[in-house]
Amino acid sequence: MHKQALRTALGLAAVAGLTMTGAAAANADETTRHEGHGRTITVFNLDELNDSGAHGVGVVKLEGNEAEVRVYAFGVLEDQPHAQHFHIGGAGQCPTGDDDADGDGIISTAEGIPAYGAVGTSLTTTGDTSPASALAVDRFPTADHGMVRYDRTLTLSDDAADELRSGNAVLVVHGIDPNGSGSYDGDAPSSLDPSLPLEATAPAACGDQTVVVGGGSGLGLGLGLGIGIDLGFGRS
Ligand SMILES: [Cu+2]
Repeated sequence: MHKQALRTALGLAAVAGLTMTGAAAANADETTRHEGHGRTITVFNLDELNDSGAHGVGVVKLEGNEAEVRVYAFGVLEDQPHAQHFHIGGAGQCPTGDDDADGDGIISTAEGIPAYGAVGTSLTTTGDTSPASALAVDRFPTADHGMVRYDRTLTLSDDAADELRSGNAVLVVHGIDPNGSGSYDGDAPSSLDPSLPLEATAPAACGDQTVVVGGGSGLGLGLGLGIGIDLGFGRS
């Protein structure tokens, strides 16, 4: 394997904060070789957007279109529902301040679409998970003590599954409180639904993907081999 590919794989592992044993690396290798696109494990590191102070992690195990999804988000507005989605079809990145097209100081959900794409999956607690449920606020997790804990196995659309396998999906948790009122309010309307306040739908945390196992890019194979060589052969 090319040294640059090894460095890239190991660098990504470091970014994800992962530790893999030799056995886990061997499994990753085996999974990729024997099951092809059958199984993907991917991690999203959630960082704050819009000065929300939120952070967290998402982990997805994907087999076919079935996704076991876990999301842990900390430091979000407490006791309020937080819409959360896999966004797909964008650049596979989280937006930056440069994406604040109207210059109001807040990156709205719409302003982030060139970076992270449109809603591909609504990570609801019950019922429909399609983009039609993107703003189904009564079916998203409420942040007790400012923490979202989410664990659901759901069936993804083909488009969403493909994006997760290729590493281009982005996990976004919405709902901010820049005026510190403790609830979603203010005069500015949501860019998605003018009947909702901007605060309810603007992104609070965003994470792009690190594919740990499998995927369509061959990254899983590189990661497994890279760490396997590092551990197994004492490579410096
Ligand atoms: Cu979203």
